[in-house]
Formats: sequence, structure tokens, C-alpha cells
Amino acid sequence: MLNLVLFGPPGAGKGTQSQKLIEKHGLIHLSTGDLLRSEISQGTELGLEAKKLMDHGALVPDAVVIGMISHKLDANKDAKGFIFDGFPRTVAQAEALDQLLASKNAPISGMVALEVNDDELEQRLLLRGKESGRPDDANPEVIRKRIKEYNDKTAPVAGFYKAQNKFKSINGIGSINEIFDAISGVIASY
Ligand code: B4P
Repeated sequence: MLNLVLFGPPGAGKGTQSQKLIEKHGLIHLSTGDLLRSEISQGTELGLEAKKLMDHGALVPDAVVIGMISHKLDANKDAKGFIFDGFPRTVAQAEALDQLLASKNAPISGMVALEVNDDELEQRLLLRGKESGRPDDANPEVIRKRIKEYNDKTAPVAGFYKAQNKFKSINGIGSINEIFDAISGVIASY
């Protein structure tokens, strides 16, 4: 079973690369950002609470996203594997994910981190904001808050996987296909 964590700051290309990886490997894509946006568009209570935090660039509470992931793992028992995109985003989420996967005897194969500098991230997200109307991509101040949240709370998750010898970092700047080839090279080494 291939269980891949795609890691990187907001706008690093996790969602973009996930789409190509699920086509090639037939994996289930678990994006906590997409799951939260789906709750928002359905107007659920969870979505209404999450929207307040997301619109300001803050992370949603761990218990909420861990519950969503647990539910999706249970709903896809026969999957060939999973791509975790935007999850785990805190060390508490990483610990919870290890526990969930241990009970299924299907540990994380590895984490691939996409390295992109802050200026490039801001440009990509502002462009997506213009094209998609995503509220958290529209305002430079909110984008900077998301990058700060990443540096404060998410970056330490890399250490969690380094300690398990499961961490690989690649350059996230270049064409989408070049980056995909680099990720594919890492997967081939598992
Ligand atoms: P997410 O939906 O995970 O969004 P993201 O980090 O902004 O995007 P991603 O890195 O996937 O960007 P993409 O590939 O699309 O999170 C949104 C919010 O949800 C968070 O701020 C938080 O509030 C909440 N949340 C989600 N998960 C959570 C969790 N686990 N815990 C707590 N809160 C959580 O790429 C961005 C843009 O770059 C695209 O327009 C793309 O076209 C472009 N791009 C991609 N690759 C490129 C390349 N090689 N060159 C040029 N442009 C490129």
C-alpha cells in the first residue's frame, strides 16, 4: 500500500501534484482543504465554523480535521493507498494519523516536501485568488498569515517524519511536469 504525505507551504503545489499522482497510481486523494471547502459550500455547522478561521488564514482545530480523515479512511477500506494533501498540518495531527494507520496495518510510506520561497507562494496564491475567487487567496495579509501559521505550526511536522527516516524534500519551482518527475523518482525508491 502506498501512503504518501505531500507537504509544503500554502501554494507549494500540493493540490496540483496530487491530481497527477492519483491518475498515475490510482490512489485516493485526501485533501483536508477540499473537505473543509465542501463543508462550507454545503453550509454545514462544521463548515460555518471552519470558514471563520480559514478566511483569516488560521488553522482549523486538530480534532475537526482528524475526525474528517478518520471517516474517509473508514469509507475507503479497499483503497490501494492514499495521498494526504494538506494533512497532517500539526505534530498532533501527525501523531493521530500514525495511530489511525497503525490500526489498519498500513503505515505512511513517506513524506515529500515541495520547497518554494515566500515571494513565489504569494504570487501563485494571488493569481489563483483572481481566477477562482477563493477568499483566503484574495488578500496578501491573509496569505502572509497562512505562511506564518505554516512556519509556526506546520513546519515542525517535517521533523516528525525525519525522525522516522521518511522525509524527502524536492524543489517545488519549475514546470508542473518536472516537479511530478521528481516526486515520481522518490516514490520509485519506496
Ligand atoms: P489547502 O486547501 O490545503 O490549500 P493550500 O495550502 O493553499 O494549497 P496547495 O499547496 O494545495 O496549493 P496548490 O497546489 O493548489 O488549505 C486551505 C486552508 O484550509 C488552510 O489555510 C487552513 O485554514 C485549512 N486547513 C486545511 N487543512 C487543514 C489541516 N490539516 N489542519 C488545519 N487546518 C487546515 O497550488 C496553488 C497555486 O499554485 C495554484 O493556482 C496552482 O495552479 C499554482 N501552481 C502549482 N504548481 C505550480 C508550479 N509548478 N508553477 C507555478 N504555479 C504552480
